[in-house]
Amino acid sequence: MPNNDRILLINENITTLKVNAIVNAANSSLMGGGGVDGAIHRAAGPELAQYCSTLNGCVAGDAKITPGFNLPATYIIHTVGPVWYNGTKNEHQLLTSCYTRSLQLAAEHHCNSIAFPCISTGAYRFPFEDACKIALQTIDEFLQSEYLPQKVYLVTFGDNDFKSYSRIYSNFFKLP
Ligand code: AR6
Repeated sequence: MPNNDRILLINENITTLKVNAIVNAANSSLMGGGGVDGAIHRAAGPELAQYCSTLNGCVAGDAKITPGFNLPATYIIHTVGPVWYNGTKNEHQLLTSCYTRSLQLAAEHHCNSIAFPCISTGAYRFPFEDACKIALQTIDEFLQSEYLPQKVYLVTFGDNDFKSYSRIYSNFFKLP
């Protein structure tokens, strides 16, 4: 059974979403940075960095969970995507693992809904189309055997990314 009713594509600022968990494209320090990471830390408030400082960082491909603090989301799942080195440093496997580990944490914390940004496709330079295909493949496979999360939002930030992702999504699910 295809999961296109459980995987939804939206073009939004992820910090505004009222979901059980949003995913952060963090770096291994977990102490904040630019891009979506900076936006999440600003919106969640300084308590987030305080909490993150107790977590001992996070390696690429893994994920750690924190409260959402001032965000509408209950939890933030911080995952560290791979930096793109032309595919020579296990980048595909590491990005797959980011999605799987984030979904596992969401399920363990009984999250019904989760929202992902396009991990690694900004500062970390992972080619956009390949990253989207990995996201769809990994999430679809996870949902085949898992009841939670029921709804997975794929969040773009900008009209061009939304248009590209919509095409990749339609091809993936063989939609007209
Ligand atoms: N809501 C949704 N998506 C967003 C938002 C937002 N508010 N802001 C940016 N994006 P990036 P990376 C999208 O660079 O490539 C940080 O400094 C953006 O359009 O945030 O994994 C960390 O600390 C892009 O599609 O993350 C790390 O050092 C996507 O988020 C490093 O960048 C990811 O872009 C991680 O790099």
